[in-house]
Amino acid sequence: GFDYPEWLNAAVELTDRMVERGFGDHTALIGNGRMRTYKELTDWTNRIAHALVEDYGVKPGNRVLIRSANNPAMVACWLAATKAGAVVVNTMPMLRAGELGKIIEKARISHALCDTRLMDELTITAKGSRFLSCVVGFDGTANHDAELDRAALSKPVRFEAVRTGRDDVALLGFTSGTTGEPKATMHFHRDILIIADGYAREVLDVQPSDVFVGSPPLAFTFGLGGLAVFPLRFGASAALLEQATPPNMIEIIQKYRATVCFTAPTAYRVMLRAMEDGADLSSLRAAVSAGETLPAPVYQEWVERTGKPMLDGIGSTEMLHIFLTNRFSDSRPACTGRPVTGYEARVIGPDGAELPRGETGRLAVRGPVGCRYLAAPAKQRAYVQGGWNLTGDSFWHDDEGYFHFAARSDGIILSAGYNIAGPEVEAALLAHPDVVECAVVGAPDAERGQIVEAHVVLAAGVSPCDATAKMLQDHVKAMIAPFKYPRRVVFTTGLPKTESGKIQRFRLLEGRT
Ligand code: 3SK
Repeated sequence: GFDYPEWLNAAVELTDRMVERGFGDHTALIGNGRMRTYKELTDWTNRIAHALVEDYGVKPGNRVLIRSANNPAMVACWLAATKAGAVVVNTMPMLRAGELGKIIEKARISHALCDTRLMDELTITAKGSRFLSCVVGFDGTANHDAELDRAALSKPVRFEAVRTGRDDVALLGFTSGTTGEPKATMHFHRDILIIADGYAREVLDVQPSDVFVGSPPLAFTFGLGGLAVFPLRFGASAALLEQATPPNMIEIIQKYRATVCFTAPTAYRVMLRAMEDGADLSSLRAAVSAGETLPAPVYQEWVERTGKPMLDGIGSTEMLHIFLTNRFSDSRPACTGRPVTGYEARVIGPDGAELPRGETGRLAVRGPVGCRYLAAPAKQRAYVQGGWNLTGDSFWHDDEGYFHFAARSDGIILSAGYNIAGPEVEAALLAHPDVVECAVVGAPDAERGQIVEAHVVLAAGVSPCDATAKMLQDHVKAMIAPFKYPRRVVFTTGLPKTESGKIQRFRLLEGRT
């Protein structure tokens, strides 16, 4: 079990406690051209926490939104707000005003800390918000030249963190769900430590000498765990990239001799090609793949080139981080492995009963971290039944106890590590006057796992040509986060439907695997 004191602040454990434990001079974060030690990070977060409480009126339990790309300032703001007892919502830079507005409303955000380079969309939303009363800019570059930086500069480096309980909510993880309506899952201070003391300790065996790098946004719990919580919990270092493209990751891996990489199969595939051209990834001892299924050829090629397994795993925002995983000494292609110690998993049928081995059904998981939806009792009852978390994934369980992914059960499109809700893309397309009807599906794609494919019925007189497709793609990019846009647009004169008029999206994919 995980035995934490009753009063626990996760941010203190990741900073001040690490200095007490002798890691003060060790590098904690690298990013935007600077390295910061654990002592520097601790002082920085304590100063920001003072400013949040004294200058901006953050009170324990206030919901604080952070808007930033992956950089050390974002981590510092997250830790500082957590020390101040706030409940933090980390968000991605790509979100548009409409998406931010839904989050602000749902989570009743009172304060927002925003990289000044990303202020525009937030300002639009903040104007109409009944909850958000304070928006403060911080400098995501290393210049410390924004309002929050200036406020923090005059503050002391010691901060008496708010006495939070281990079961107090510290973090809200947002997931768009099938409908595109955001759902928030609440996570406690202890949950943040459990993912490190469980998965990261058991599977990765993190050492202070480790250097982490990767692509998932800190706004996804996959990224927050892999690029902040795991390194900081063990005195290791994290190199953060605002633009985590494969070439940028390769550059950082080579420069800092990074040892642990968190990214999706799409990026690993590009890295494998770069290795053919001389990229040196020999420093990596752990390559964690999640966010989309790992194709067996990518796994196999990685093993052949590096002599080490790729650690495919699956987690969810609801469960905070990875709960099924391969291990260094126990990994197989086309297999998601076995539960992280402390977790149990089983494959169930529609009646909730466990299915015989080999049969595909819904994956149910239980363990030390579980799903608690914010203000959504019906969703909570549907997701957690009898202590089991019913994930949106179909799996089968083999005779030796390994779990194998079959499909998403909930219509989410998994593309290059992103979860994209088809209905959200449909809603954006339908907002265009030239679109009469549309259906969005995840089409199989060798590069990205799946791509967003839109089948569109156009209004009379509109030409079904490349220019129209491009115009609709641009329209979607302007309405919702650009990564959700349909990479393929198929024009049609009618969509397949049931007798009662429901669109049969699966028929659009028939014959393709
Ligand atoms: O598998 C995923 O997509 C995931 C989601 C949230 C947190 C961690 C992971 C691996």
